Amino acid sequence: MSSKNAYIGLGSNLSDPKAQVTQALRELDLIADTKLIKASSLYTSKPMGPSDQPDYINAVAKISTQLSAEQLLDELQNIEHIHQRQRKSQRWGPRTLDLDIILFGDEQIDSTRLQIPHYGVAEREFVLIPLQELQADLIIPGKGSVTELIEKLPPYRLDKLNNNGKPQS
Ligand code: A4P
Ligand code: MG
Repeated sequence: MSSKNAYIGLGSNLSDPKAQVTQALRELDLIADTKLIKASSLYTSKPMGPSDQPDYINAVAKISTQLSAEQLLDELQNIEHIHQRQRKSQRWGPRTLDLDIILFGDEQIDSTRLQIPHYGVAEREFVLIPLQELQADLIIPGKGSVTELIEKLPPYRLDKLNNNGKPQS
């Protein structure tokens, strides 16, 4: 079976978000036929969407997997479930853990369950900045290079966490 590299966006703003994301990174490595290759730093970011919710912790992970994109989505939703993610009707509302497939090899997918590249990647600093940290010359199929997309962003509202878990200043 051939392996593909994929990039997974992680986000949390409830129930100790730093621990949720750190634990989820370990769980990615435990998915069958899947290995965690590299994780970005953790970042704090201001909420996109309703502002009356806590700040987020975000990160991006590079994995290698033999699964199909749909099988990988099943595994990610299983991990979200273990983290007691509750799906609420409010769009972009708070959550214990969100795992999004940002890129899956060079595949472009538009099915009922999956849009890859992830629909929001080009506008989200909390995805683009960690992606750039993992691979500076990355191209998002159909959207352009990560570097170009970052240049087009409005001023950032995110901070990299240092090893003490505090934003760097
Ligand atoms: N789906 C389609 N494409 C994908 C993909 N590439 N990866 C479908 C994962 N899932 C994908 O997802 C709804 C459906 O999207 C899934 O059933 C899957 O079939 P969900 O996780 O149930 O819902 P959601 O995450 O609440 O919706 P949405 O619109 O994906 O939310 P977002 O866009 O993920 O935004 N602010 C900051 N600072 N940081 C954040 O991480 N996150 C959100 C959530 C809001 N504000 C944020 C952050
Ligand atoms: Mg999601």
